[in-house]
Amino acid sequence: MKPTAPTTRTLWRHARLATLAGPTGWGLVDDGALLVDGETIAWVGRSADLPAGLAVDAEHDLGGALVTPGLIDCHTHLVYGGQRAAEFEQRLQGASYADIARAGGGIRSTVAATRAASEAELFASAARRARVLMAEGVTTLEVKSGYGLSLEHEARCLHVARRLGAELPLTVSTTCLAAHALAPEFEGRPDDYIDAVCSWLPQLQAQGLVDAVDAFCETIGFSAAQTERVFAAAQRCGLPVKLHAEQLSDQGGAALAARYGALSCDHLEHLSQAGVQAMAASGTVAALLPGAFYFLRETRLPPLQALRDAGVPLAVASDHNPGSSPGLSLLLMLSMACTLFRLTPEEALRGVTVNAARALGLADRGRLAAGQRADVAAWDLEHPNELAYWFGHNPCRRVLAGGLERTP
Ligand code: DI6
Ligand code: FE
Repeated sequence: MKPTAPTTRTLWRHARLATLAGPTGWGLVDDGALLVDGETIAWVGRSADLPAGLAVDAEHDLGGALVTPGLIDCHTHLVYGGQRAAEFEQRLQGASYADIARAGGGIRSTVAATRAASEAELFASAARRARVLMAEGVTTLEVKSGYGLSLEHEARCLHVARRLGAELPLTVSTTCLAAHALAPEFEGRPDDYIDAVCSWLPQLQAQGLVDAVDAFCETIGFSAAQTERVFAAAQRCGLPVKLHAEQLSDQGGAALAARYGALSCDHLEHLSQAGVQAMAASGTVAALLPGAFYFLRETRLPPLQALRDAGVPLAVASDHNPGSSPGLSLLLMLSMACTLFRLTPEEALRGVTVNAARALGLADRGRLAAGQRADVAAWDLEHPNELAYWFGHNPCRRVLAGGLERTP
């Protein structure tokens, strides 16, 4: 089991802080300092303003490094067996993602490989992937189920996700995505499958395995009416919801999710103006997934300006999964969010810190401010706009997760 932070006070000085503490702007503090007390940030500011006579147990010089909140990947499907490189080749020959799914490949093939894997294999492969994300400063990770599609196998995948959070120096938030695809046992009976999913939720929750509930609302997934039944079951359990919405077509999923107070709606390339307004009214975060957009060679962009104009918070995530986004670099997603979706570098960084935290319902992280969890990344960079600028290289130098320094 991982250690927890001792109740010591540690001072980190000579940092260029990008606090993201205000509603806009980088919140830059030159020659800044951070006081960490146990797992929590106790003080942030200019070194020159440090309270006099401060008693600390240890002091570290960051040598002028850029310091940001630890990164948060708020949408991943990290736990699965096998891989789908052959399907990638099929798509390069002209088959579409939806064609392959309809022909019984796609998510279904990963379900077969996931069910065939042992728990030890699932844990080892997911931990390997988590460590790649962590090397770039990720300190909080959401992990969805959705490749088990039976009570037993969904529970196993969620349990593996919980173990990642217990055994690695990061926080894992778990999401039950049993309504990801139709389980093979329910062929031709999607409504019966949704009934089953609704009956599993309280059982999975009772085992402490679920922080949120998600569904794939799509022509090749589940209808809005089926999605709503899953949301109603989540609501009866008191669990927050989120949704894979409007990725390949407009199903009205975002507006439905907003009615259930969804934490986030994710993908959104086909989001309508009505969907934008509904998300704005419910305070739902738009989680943008440029890795899937890139890998599926999509051309229709999410309605970025409409989302901005409506004041919808923007998050950015890897959507790591073996079918539509096999990437394991959140920094590359920042680059893609700017280059492909035209986010500003500041929006992109907010998308993997403060707004990603909000997409997970976590108010205690994503900014450098007193009282926040001491999840912090130090970078070999001068300015935070470089995080979205460089790609294919990792400038992460040091990471604190809950106040404890770990190897990035
Ligand atoms: N949308 C996605 O991008 C992933 N799931 C989903 O509903 C893809 C999952 C896969 O292809 O395995
Ligand atoms: Fe996804």
